[in-house]
Amino acid sequence: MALAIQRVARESTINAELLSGYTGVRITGLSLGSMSDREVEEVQRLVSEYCVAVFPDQFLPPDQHVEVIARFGDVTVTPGVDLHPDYENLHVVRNYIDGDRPVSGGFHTDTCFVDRPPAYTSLNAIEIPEHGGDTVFANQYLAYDTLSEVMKSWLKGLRFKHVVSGTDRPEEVPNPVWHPAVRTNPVTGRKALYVTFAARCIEAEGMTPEEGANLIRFLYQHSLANHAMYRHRWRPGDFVMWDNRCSLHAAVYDHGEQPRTLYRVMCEGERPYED
Ligand SMILES: O=C(O)CCC(=O)C(=O)O
Repeated sequence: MALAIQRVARESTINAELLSGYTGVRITGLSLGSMSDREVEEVQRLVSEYCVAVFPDQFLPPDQHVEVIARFGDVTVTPGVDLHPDYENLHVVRNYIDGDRPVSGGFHTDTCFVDRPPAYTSLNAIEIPEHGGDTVFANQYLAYDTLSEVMKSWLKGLRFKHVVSGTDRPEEVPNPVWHPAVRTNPVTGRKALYVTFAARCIEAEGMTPEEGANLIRFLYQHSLANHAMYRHRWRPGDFVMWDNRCSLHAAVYDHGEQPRTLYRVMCEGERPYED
């Protein structure tokens, strides 16, 4: 039986159903291209509370995709990464270059190596494989909540150094930046672990390189607990939006030679903080 989120259903025509025990929500009864301000607020709250939302049957053209995300904040892009030739705010996500090389490095939070990383990222399914090519999300509120009180107190006030990796032109990216190990989500007020893979999160402030690397490795592993995940199987017309402040995500490169194209649009968030 689907777990309907009743209070949302009461307030508007939006229907929301949980997609796993803790992570992911499917939102129906809504046309993304014509949301009221109140619906924008509800969507924002749902995405930030459940980390990721799936909107089936949207089939948004690219310019409308950008307009939808602009309702949630200033549209931003990943510096040093090529954009769609016809839409300046739209990245084209293709998981293979020249047919065989995977692009992304595993679970990550988007563009953490800038001062104000994106709050929300969205993907619009353009061309999806018949089998495989899912996207997996990991809930970082749960990652934080399931740490011991001792570890939480160690992390309080600690900052990690984030650097660029995986862009076409790293020299265009001002970095490094220091972000808190734990960040507060301004929409929910909840704390989430804020780590990413080792090539981007490289140092803990005030710790020796060995201490920092071991701590970051432990936290990253901890952040990927199965019970905190939602795995999305793409269908035509799917629009998926997540909150980078409380989730990690990764594409699963198991679709072989089948083409897979998604359009990605993001909006800027605040400078990460912990309170
Ligand atoms: O292709 C995907 O499913 C995920 C894309 C991704 O990792 C990103 O947009 O940062």
